[in-house]
Amino acid sequence: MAASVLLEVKNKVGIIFLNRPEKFNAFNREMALLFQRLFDQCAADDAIRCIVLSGKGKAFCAGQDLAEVVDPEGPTMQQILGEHYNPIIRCIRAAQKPVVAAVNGVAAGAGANIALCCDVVVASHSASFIQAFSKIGLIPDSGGTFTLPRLIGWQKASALMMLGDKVSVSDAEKMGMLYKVFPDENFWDNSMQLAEQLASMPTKGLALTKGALNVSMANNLEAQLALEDRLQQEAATTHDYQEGVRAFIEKRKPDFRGF
Ligand code: LHQ
Repeated sequence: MAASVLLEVKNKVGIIFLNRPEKFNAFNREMALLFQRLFDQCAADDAIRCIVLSGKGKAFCAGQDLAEVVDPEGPTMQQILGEHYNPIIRCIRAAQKPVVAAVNGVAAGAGANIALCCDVVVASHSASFIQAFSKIGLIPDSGGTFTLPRLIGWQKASALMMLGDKVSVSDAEKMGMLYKVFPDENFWDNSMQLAEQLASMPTKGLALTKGALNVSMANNLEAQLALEDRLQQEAATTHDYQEGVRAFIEKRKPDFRGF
């Protein structure tokens, strides 16, 4: 049987595919644990300078596999949050490199919130987003109550979470839920082009930017200015800063190494 999560590495990009297409890539325990293992492998490998998450088949991810939650042998609610989704969100936010969600189809429940916590979210024309939790009596998890109001504002987030409406990709883009929409026929090429662009940039600088963004909505201005000061001192010690400035002065293309 094919693995439920696949990893391919191409041009410094680690591509993680959710691979249960017949279940719309819904997560079961085995898949959530394998995802974490492959993600950690990408995060630890300095040769990988950008990570892409996408889905095989029609869907990006339909969230939790609901057949598993009614299985008496299945994981408990405590395990599902504590061992599956919370670690996934933490590892995406902690990765010292950009993580791109390439949303190829429907993203529902935990699947939507995993996509939305990525550093750059792109989607195909036929993608959609559903905060499906309310329809089964649950609350949005996987960081949704943290991420969504920060992306689209409290009112839209509140309504979407309560109603569980399907949001088309064009509405999602208008609301600020994602960065760019690509036509279906060019979706994968355009997504990979963007990922390869990120993978050839100053990775350490991008990681420091991510660190600043991780706390920017919780900090006040003074705390954020102090943090920027500290992180900028660190960015200034990198090879890629020296290279970027030198390449500009010498009017040539920079050769960034990621450190
Ligand atoms: C699925 C699923 C699925 C299993 C499609 N499970 N098979 C945390 C704590 C603990 C418990 C619960 O969860 C969580 C976090 C969460 O993620 S809660 C939210 C869970 N997800 C949902 O409620 C979404 C359920 N799925 C849907 O609403 C629809 O399937 C969507 C809107 C995603 C797609 O609709 P359609 O395009 O009409 O496709 P479909 O419904 O026909 O689904 C295709 C197949 O995928 C189908 O299988 P079948 O054998 O009948 O062809 C579905 O049963 C299967 N599938 N989602 N979550």
